[in-house]
Amino acid sequence: MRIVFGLQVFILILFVYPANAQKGYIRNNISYPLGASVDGKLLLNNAVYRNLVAAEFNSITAENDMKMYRIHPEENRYDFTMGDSIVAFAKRNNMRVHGHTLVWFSGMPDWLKQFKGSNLKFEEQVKHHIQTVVSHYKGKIASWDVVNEYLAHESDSVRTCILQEKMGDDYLAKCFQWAHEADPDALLIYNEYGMEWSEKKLQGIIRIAMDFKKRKIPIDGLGVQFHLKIFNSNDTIVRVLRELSKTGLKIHISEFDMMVNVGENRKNVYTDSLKKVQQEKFVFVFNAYQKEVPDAQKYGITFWNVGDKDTWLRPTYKMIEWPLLFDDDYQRKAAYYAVLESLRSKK
Ligand code: 9MR
Repeated sequence: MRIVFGLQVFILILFVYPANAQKGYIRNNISYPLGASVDGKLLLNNAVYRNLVAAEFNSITAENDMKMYRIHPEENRYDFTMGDSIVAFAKRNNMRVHGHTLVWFSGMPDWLKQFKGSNLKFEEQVKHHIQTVVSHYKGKIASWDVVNEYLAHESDSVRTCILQEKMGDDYLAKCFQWAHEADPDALLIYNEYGMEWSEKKLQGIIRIAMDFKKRKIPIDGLGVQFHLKIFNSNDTIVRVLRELSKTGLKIHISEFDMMVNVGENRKNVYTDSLKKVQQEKFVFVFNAYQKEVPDAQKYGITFWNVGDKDTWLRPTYKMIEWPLLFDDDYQRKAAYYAVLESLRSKK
């Protein structure tokens, strides 16, 4: 009798414990992938970082290692070393890879910025770049940010940049077509920032999406970067997700983080009250994504790197920031648990 009872308890522990342990991760409480952008070198050299990424996320993006200036540093030389290493890591850990980014005005190598040939030759270079990179990762990378930040700041018109000067305003459509030719199975995404600040920009993105559909330009999704600040309006966050979803395209929150050290709060101190506001807004964004984006259109939520220590905001703005769910020691912050609890309570 006692043995049978012991066996029952054992079996119960065997099944219930792992199931509960699984629920202790955000990724296991959502129906869409949870992603992070990663630094290839950190992934190779830091085991704590590596293990954390493997445990917490099921989608990854290279923060910089697949950008044109890294992957195509000279006209006749591609360097896939770091990109390949990220893809291999993802494969070992059953993760999706989202490619970032084929074309970006700000991510171009010097040789192309200083290109002396004709406009047609410039265009051929861009086409060659896109098709070489997409072909290299065919079947390994599920989706690409084909063009990043096509529209001008807080505007609905095309950004003036070397790509637009040499290839014309419609360079966006050309890039999508070239990427599609190289891998018809890869999902193609147009990634943008700032629609949470600018209604004009939001409308510009929607106009492009609808125009592409009409012209049968192969586009599958929209990337909403969401580099938020704690005082971004919740109503606007909802509106952005709702309006973009109406295009029918997949919606990827693609570069999520949240600045706290801003405006009148800029005191370089991460106070309890700031932590609380930040944590509530993280919860809000997860809930808004769940509610506003139809399931079939949820491409995922991707954080822009993993722990506060490695955020781009610190070197870029030369100040301390704490914009992520993990702290400087790669430990879960209270915000992580707040999101987790909120997701679990809604199940
Ligand atoms: O986080 C990235 C930072 O490490 C790089 O120095 C920078 C320039 O390549 O790009 C940052 O990532 C950007 C992303 O690629 C596109 N959207 C804005 C991001 C923050 O600048």
